[in-house]
Amino acid sequence: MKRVLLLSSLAVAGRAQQTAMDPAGAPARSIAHLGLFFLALLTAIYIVVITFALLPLMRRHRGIDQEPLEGNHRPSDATETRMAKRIGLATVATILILFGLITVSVSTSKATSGSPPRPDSLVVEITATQWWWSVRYANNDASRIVMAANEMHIPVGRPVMIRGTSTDVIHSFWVPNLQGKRDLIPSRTNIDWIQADRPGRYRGQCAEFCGLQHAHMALWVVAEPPDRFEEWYSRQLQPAADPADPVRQRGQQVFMDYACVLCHTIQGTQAAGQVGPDLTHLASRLTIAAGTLPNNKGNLAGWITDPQSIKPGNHMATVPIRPEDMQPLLEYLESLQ
Ligand code: HEC
Ligand SMILES: [Cu+2]
Repeated sequence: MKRVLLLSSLAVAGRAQQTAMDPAGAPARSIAHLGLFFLALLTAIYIVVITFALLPLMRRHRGIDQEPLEGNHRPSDATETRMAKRIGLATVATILILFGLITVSVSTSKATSGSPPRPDSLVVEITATQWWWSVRYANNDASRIVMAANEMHIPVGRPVMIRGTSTDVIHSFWVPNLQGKRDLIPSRTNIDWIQADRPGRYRGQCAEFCGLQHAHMALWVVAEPPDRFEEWYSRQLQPAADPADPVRQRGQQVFMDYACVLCHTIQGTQAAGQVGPDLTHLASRLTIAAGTLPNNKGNLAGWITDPQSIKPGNHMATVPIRPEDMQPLLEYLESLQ
């Protein structure tokens, strides 16, 4: 079951990626280069060390006849001084190399983390909660704030500032193609930036063990050309449209009658709960339950019927829905584009 979940949620992604070895933007690129530099240097050192360790084994033995029968095998004073000098040099070289590695790694992390280099960056507030991500596009103009969950869209070529925090335990925001890990800590805001230079879907996931469903806490970053991004953004700005046909109207009523309304927000309706993900544009997302399932009607039905069997321990209550209410509810949720 678990494996099926993972595979199916990856399948949703098409040409999706989750690897630090194929960076899609500047910060991730510096980190990948740093990794390669470490790998090359340390491989060279490894080869040198192993060579020196193997050399004595390869050397021809002098032959037992030539071994002095008496004496204590002490090397000559000259040999002693030579060896001491070599070991001293090797120690100094090791210390210098370690300092060098610290310097490059600290300077890379200085260059890649913190505020973005350009002032025109987008600001996205990520709030991690057991076990999903709330995504809020900040804006000085309150009418241009967008709320989403478990999926963020970004324009290609523009730095995006991440202001991250947590509501419960320590989580870690990690989209390997775009940036290194950043801890998200309750009552603290950590700042970082990401950038994608090519369109794509980049999978991220929580990288700090945060409880039972830590492994089911993924997030999609969808990088799009600026005009496609603007389109997405203006659709997300809209409140949910009033359902036009009777089935969906019934579905909306079902949502408001059951406990769903207490935990979820659907903008444009009276649903304003804050416990779970904002559902205003649920149908536009790739997955549900933080990357656990592809977003389709069947999975939605499975999730609503029994969220605890799909993600045991998650904070969505199992709400017993009358069978005749399920279909309208699904129709309504599917219409939340
Ligand atoms: C006690 C609060 C609570 C109630 C009641 C509740 N939910 Fe949820 N819901 C949550 C939480 C928390 C999550 C996130 C779970 C996770 O991914 O870990 C969630 C996730 C979801 C998701 C997936 C959203 C996404 O983008 O990943 C859908 C859809 C959903 N709920 C629909 C419903 C419906 C429909 C009802 C009513 C039948 C309902 N919920 C009742 C708390 C609740
Ligand atoms: Cu987490």
